Amino acid sequence: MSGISRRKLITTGLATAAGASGLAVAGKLAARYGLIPPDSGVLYGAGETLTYAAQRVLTRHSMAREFSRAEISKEPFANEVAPLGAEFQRLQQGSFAEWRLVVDGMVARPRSFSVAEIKSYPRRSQITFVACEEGWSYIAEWIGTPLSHILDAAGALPQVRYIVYRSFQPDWWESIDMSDALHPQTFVAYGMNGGDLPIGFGGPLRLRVPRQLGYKSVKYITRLTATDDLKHFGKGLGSASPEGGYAWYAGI
Ligand SMILES: Nc1nc2c(c(=O)[nH]1)N[C@H]1C(S)=C(S)[C@@H](COP(=O)(O)O)O[C@H]1N2
Ligand SMILES: [Mo]
Repeated sequence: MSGISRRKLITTGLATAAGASGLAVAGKLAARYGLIPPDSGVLYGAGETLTYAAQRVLTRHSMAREFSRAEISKEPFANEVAPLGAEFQRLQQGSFAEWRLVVDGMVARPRSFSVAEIKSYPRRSQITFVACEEGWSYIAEWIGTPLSHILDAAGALPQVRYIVYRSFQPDWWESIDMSDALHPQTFVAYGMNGGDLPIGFGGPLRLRVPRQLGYKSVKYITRLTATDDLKHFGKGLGSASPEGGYAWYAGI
C-alpha cells in the first residue's frame, strides 16, 4: 500500500472509529499501527491515544513555526527551578568543563560527550516558541546541534523507538519517540539569543523539543538512553510528566 493511501486509511479509520464507536475502537486501530503512547493506561489515556495517533499520522513531518529575529521576546521568562545545589555550583565554577552528556542503551557505541565536543558538531539555530502548560510563552533563538547528530555519533540502533532523557535534577526526566528525536528542530541546545545558554534557561545543555510543550524541553540534561520499551523507566508511563498528571505526548 502506498504511503498516501495508508495514511488516508489510518486517518479515516481513526476518525470514524472515534465518532461511531468511541475511543476504545480508535485505541485498537492505533495499537495496530504502533501509535499507542506509553501513558495510555492512565485515567485520561483514551483521549491521549487519539491525540497522539492523530497528530502522528497528520503531522509526522511537520515543522514547528519559526519566527523572525524581530519577534524574539525582549524578556523571555525563565520558569523557576528547584535549587541546583553545591555540586552544580562546583561544575559551573569550572565553566562546565566537567559536564558530561552520557549516551547509553541501544547504541553501538555507548559514550559520553563534553559540552565542547557538542559545540564542535554542526551548529544550528531556530527561533521558536516556548509554551508552558500554565499559560505563558515566549519566543527565543536556540542554538545547538540536532539530537539526531548525537544519536548518529553514538550509533543508535535501528530498533530504537524512544529516547529517554534525564536531567541533573532527578525529578525531571522525559522521553520522546523517534519522530521527535530525529526531527531537525530537536536540538541539544547550548546557546540562546546569540550567547551561551543561561543557567535559568537550562545551561549548559538543554533538550529543545519545539513541537511539544515547555515541559518536554528538559534543562540540565546529563543522560540520553535509547530504548525500544519504556516500561522499565520510572513507573512505566514514559516519563515523569504522566506520573504527575500531565500527558507524555504534549504536541502543540
Ligand atoms: N530540569 C528542568 N527542566 C525543566 C523544568 C524544570 O523545572 N527543571 N521546567 C519545565 C517546564 S514546566 C517548562 S514550561 C520549561 C520552562 O522553560 P523556560 O524556563 O525556558 O521558560 O522548562 C521545562 N524544563
Ligand atoms: Mo511548564
